[in-house]
Amino acid sequence: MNIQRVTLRHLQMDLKAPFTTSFGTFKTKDFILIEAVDSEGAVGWGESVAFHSPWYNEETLKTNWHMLEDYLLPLLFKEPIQHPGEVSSRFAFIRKNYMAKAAIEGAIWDLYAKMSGVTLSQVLGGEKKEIEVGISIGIQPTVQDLLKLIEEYASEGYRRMKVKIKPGWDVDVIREVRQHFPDIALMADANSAYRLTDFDRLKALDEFGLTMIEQPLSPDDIVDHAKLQAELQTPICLDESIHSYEDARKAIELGSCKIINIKIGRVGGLSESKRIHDLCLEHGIPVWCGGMLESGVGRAHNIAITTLDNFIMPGDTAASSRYWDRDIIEPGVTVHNGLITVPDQPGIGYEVNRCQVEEYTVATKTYRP
Ligand code: OSB
Ligand code: MG
Repeated sequence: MNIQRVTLRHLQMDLKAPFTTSFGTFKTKDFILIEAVDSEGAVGWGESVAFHSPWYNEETLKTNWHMLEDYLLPLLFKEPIQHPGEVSSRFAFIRKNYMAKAAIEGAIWDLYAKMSGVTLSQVLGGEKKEIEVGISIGIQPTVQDLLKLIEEYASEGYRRMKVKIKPGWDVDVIREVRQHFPDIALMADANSAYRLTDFDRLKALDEFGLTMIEQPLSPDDIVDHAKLQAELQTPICLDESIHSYEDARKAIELGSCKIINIKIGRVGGLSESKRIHDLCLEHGIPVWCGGMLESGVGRAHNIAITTLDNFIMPGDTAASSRYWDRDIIEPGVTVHNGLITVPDQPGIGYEVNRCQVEEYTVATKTYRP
């Protein structure tokens, strides 16, 4: 592949409803959409999952734009690429900035799959024709609001409910949810809102039969997670703590978790995601695909990686209509009975609607070798 030009666009999309986590509330989604064009005219799409502000991790839309403009795109333009697997090795000497790296790597994977005439799923080695998904529900104004949403999403067929928690919105809330829905697959995501000193509160969740508790402690702390996991019945799933294959290896070795949430952006791309997937398979650690309130492009990448064997738990890739009035892909991602049918067209398998992209674009710049 000879990359002829890459266009970065800053898109701004209003969420249908605010999404609240332990670290803040999202009303709009600002992100970078990447279009990579080959000398033969083929087009690949990628999406950066870095948010506008450094809440979830240290990356932001601006740091990603800077990394892409000043380091990653120049490296990409330096020489042709035979296979997208080369992209992450070419970027390896640059520390971290995984979301920026993943965004452009994703566009190259899409481009490569399209030029090979196969789906992104196939080129990654995925075999599933449909994937199971759950839904992530933000912190609500009242428990009644939460129960209503769970009722609604359960009736739509979502395979498991993930409830965001934080100190003060945890044990009592989960107890009520359990009382109303004794049989649903239920989990909680703390987004690092607790410390080991909150042990009693976390231990109290054991009685509700959660499929897992996601990232209770600090992003950087796989040691305390290991101490906590040793005392909890509920499996710990790590999200924010896993940035790489090496992090996953160490967390597994220490016993810091029993499940891993793979987010393509958080770990630097599809190649690294696949490596982590394979490592977890070897060690009997189930994985699932997390979400970052993506537009359709990021969603399509998530669907493709989820077709790999060891994605055995439902992910957070909900339908486009759960987030957006109008997504930027055609057709939008739909969920029936908790399942997404994996698209069979080459690459990401969805058409990007350029009119819709235009409507959401607040800044754009094109780069050439
Ligand atoms: O921790 O998985 C998370 C949203 C924003 C930031 C972090 C997370 C989330 C979600 C929503 O849980 C996942 C989604 O629906 O895309
Ligand atoms: Mg999470």
